Amino acid sequence: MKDVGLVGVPFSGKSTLFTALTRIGSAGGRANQAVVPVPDPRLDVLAEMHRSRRVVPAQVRFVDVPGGTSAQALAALRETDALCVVVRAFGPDPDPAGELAEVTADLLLADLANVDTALENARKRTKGRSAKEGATAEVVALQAAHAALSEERLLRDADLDEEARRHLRGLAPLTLKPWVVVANLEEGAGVPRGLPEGTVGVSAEIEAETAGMPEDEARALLAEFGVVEPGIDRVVAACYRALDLITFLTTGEDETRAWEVRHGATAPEAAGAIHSDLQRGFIRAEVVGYDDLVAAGGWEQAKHHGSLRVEGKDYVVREGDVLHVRFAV
Ligand SMILES: Nc1nc2c(ncn2[C@@H]2O[C@H](COP(=O)(O)OP(=O)(O)OP(=O)(O)O)[C@@H](O)[C@H]2O)c(=O)[nH]1
Ligand SMILES: [Mg+2]
Repeated sequence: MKDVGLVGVPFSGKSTLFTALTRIGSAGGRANQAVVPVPDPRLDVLAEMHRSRRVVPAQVRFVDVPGGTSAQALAALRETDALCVVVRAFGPDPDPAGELAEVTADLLLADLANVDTALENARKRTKGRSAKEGATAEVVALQAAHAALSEERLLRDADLDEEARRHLRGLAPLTLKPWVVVANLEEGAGVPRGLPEGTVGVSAEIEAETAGMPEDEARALLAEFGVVEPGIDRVVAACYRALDLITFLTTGEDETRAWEVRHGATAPEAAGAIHSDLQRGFIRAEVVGYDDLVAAGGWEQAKHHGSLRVEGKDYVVREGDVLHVRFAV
């Protein structure tokens, strides 16, 4: 499961958004963690089709990090896989774009300080190298990162090759992580201008008030305040998308379930996400795309119609693949 860290200037509404998220999630072991299901309408369709006894969505863990962009907060954020930048668009004199710029500047500075320390250490370690040998790949990567950050470019957007990125990942730079910007809105208001494309609007306070209410009551109350589509689901979906994962599905009478794997994962790796035995003993996978499965009307029908494929060890799993793994241990 991946972690998403909430970041923003004080009073932007991070803790309020966090409370709203707990409406659909559960405590994640610590008070500032919430494990939240990722909305996926495909699951109910498959579950109905195969009369599954239960539905298990993918999950994301949200971490409420207090303390704005203090050193302690940034250290906690480094541990996460993606950031959710919360900016205030409610209350007196809101300046959400200004807040985003402020947070961005702090994250750039933090990365620059980290990169420079690492660069110094790397240079000390390789002091004896001759000029002919040239700089190590690590130093080259750190120098490129330094150059980008000095020009206020996020490492995510910087022109770095795969090797450089690999060297940098050990430092867990904040600006290398994917971000989702969330504008915390006055009830019923839209996302203000000046924020990046893809910014998600939420009225965190009213949604937090519905935390703990039954779903239909929560929706009715939100509708009263002009909130038609709860923002929380959109926040979770946007964060999950930003994590750049692939979701594959399994379905049967027992359960219909969503699983996450990284882009480029092979069928045995996907099988390993389910259970290590399935990866070790992987023989083959029966695969059908979600749309084809729905068009066929079910697993058995897909088999008869020939839309079910048999794939081997080298198959690269695609978004929405429905998998059945054959294995022997
Ligand atoms: N009107 C309105 N008030 C809100 C909204 N969201 C948060 N607030 C209020 O703003 C104040 C700050 O919200 P918090 O969620 O505590 O902010 P925070 O980002 O966690 O702050 P720190 O933890 O101090 O960094 C609280 O009094 C909230 O009730 C909103 O959507 N609308
Ligand atoms: Mg807080």
